[in-house]
Amino acid sequence: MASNSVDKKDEHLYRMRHTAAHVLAQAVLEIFPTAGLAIGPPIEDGFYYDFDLPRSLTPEDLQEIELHMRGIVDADLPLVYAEKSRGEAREYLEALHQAYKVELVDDLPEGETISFYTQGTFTDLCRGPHVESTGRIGAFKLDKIAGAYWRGDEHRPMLQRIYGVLFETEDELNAYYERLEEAKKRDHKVLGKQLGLFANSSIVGPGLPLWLPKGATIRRILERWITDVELDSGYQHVYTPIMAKTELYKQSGHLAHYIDSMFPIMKVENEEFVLRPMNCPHHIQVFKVDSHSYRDLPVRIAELASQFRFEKSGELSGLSRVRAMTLNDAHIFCTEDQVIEEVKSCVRMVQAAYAKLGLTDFRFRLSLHDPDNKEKYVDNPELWERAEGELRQVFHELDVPYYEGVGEAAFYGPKIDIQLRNFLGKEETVSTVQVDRHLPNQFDLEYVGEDGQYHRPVMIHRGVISTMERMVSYLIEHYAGAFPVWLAPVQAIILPIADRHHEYAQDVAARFKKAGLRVEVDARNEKLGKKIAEGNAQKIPYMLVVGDRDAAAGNVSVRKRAEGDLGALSVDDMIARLTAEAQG
Ligand code: TSB
Ligand code: ZN
Repeated sequence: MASNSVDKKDEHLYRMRHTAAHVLAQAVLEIFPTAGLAIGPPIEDGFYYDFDLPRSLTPEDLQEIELHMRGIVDADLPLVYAEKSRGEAREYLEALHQAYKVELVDDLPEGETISFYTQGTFTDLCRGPHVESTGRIGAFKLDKIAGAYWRGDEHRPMLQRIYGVLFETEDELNAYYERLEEAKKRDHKVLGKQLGLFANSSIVGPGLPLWLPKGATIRRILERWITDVELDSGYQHVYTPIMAKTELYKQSGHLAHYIDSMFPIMKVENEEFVLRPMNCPHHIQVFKVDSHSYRDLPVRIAELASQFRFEKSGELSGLSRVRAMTLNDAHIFCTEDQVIEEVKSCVRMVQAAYAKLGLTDFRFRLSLHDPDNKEKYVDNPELWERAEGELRQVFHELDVPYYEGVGEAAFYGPKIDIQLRNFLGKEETVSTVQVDRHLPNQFDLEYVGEDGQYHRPVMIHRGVISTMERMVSYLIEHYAGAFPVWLAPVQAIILPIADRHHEYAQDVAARFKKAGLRVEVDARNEKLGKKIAEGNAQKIPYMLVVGDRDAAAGNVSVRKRAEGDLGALSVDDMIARLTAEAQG
């Protein structure tokens, strides 16, 4: 259903998509009169409908169904609303042999209005809303067929789902397909392979990517940069083990609330261990090594920390959703009075990092708990109210717009999540800042206050650039693999024209490397045209061609990515230029 937050345009689009689903069902019934109808909702970008059909659909069927749909659109049939009693509704649907619909009626709660919409000869059980007539459903295309279990239950019949894409205008529909094409070209899984950034090995396992040298270079640059930012901002970096005794995660509450995302417990020498799904309990133990006074706080403990989550195999994707990941993690232990300021500086750190990374298409989400879900969230209403209020205050003071997501909090506290949008408009949580008073309780954390008494610190969890995996997947798609000079694994490639230029090429490369730049020489015995084409395909920022004249003058002939030929520059000038660009 369209919620109150959906604006007028979206609601209109929602109605169009909803009506299109009915038009689809009518068209399918015209072709397959015995088709069983299941459900057919509007969705992002379009609509779908699930059918029980006498045979599997082919692409040709899809074309024919679409043709029938266009006929129904041309007929411009009005949609007529009617209510029926439960008995009438059942009887009506049974007469039509629509068993799935009968089941839907039976499941409607007592007292609920049971409504139908009719267009021409077709009637469907439906709550609405719709556009006035079938002629007003905008520009659409049937997209694909997929299998879907009735009610998502693998023990129930497998149905055929037909997806359609729908927008208000042809132009918007075309723009959608163009975006899709662009997104395919930018897909980090495709580019990751093409550019030699990462790989998967079936014998290593799903969700366990291997970082190849070039991908590892990008990761190392990010890790060094963010570590320096943190050291400059008063964080202390540590190393802690990737596993611990189960006890640690029992005490933290992960076993009670997070077990579904953890790998199973290992038993050795009568002790139980787990691969850590988070690093917080380890950092808590680091905090507990010393006793603390209010004067030490905030204590900010950071680590590029590897952690392991059991993600379902069907949900894994390239680098963006993996099972082994390294998080740019930190836990800040502070006094009650310091919470707001610390959270604010974490958010500012995220903003500064995104500015450096060139990421602009993101929004802030206040991720709240769901008070009805006692399994997922610790049951302490006071804790939630307080921390959620603090995060609202942070947004207010920073004057940052945000939206709310109920049921998106961590089990121990609410979060400020930074949602990045990819080319298809799909959002993912990347950075996060979280306020937690649960773990400090679980581990009896304390510090000595100004009054000489023991007090409990508050914990702030934060990941500024998230996991290396998710951030790099995002950057690959954002830059379509054409990384800015400071991130590019190879900043320039030197292309000798003939064998006799190899020595000069190596000399030039050595000078660049000495200046701290990442260069390679393409010393293969290939035509220059081919080397340039491959340099372009590898999206290397600069290609430096060297021939007789360059060697004689101590120059390189510069080709810049996307811009082409820039003419000859002295080696020193080119080193200066690249060094300046590499500052980011
Ligand atoms: C910030 N304990 C906190 C930490 O201190 C924590 O783990 N938070 S988290 O659960 O939200 O994870 C942090 C970030 O890791 C997420 O915002 C998300 O961007 C990233 N992440 C989570 N799961 C995966 C995954 N399966 N693959 C890649 N990245 C992931
Ligand atoms: Zn944490």
